[in-house]
Amino acid sequence: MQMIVLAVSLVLMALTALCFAAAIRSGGSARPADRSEERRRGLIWAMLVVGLVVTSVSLREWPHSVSAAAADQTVNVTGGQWFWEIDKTELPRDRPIVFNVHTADVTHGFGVVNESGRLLFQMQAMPGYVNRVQYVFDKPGNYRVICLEYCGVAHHDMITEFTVAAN
Ligand SMILES: [Cu+2]
Repeated sequence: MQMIVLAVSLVLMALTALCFAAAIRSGGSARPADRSEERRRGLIWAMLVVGLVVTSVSLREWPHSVSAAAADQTVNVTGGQWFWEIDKTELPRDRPIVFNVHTADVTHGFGVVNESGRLLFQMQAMPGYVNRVQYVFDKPGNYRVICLEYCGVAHHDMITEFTVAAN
């Protein structure tokens, strides 16, 4: 998905650069002033229309459609020195799950890793706020919650676990 977004961005940047180059080139030509001015206005309007279309189409898909999906499960997580409290330890597979995360003391980093230690997602856990992240686990297994923000001497011990069911 990131490669597609990158490719689309590069193509659109190239098109924008071509429009600017054409506008600059037409400004320096020996044509009558009124025709050059007309062409420049046309290019500006074309760029505005293309920009509005691209913005409205791209903002509809990334990332707002993810947060708009209805969650099947809500998991409440509290971080503190030096623990994670999680109110559900068995979660379903292939269903959107929302993690509501806050802390009892200082800022922590809520990170979820799979069995091979790969970080799947993370966000800040802050006192006075409930931050939300939605995720769909597509593989069953054991997952660990770790802290990604240094929070004191036992920071490395801030680990808890949950499982994702096979079906
Ligand atoms: Cu920590």
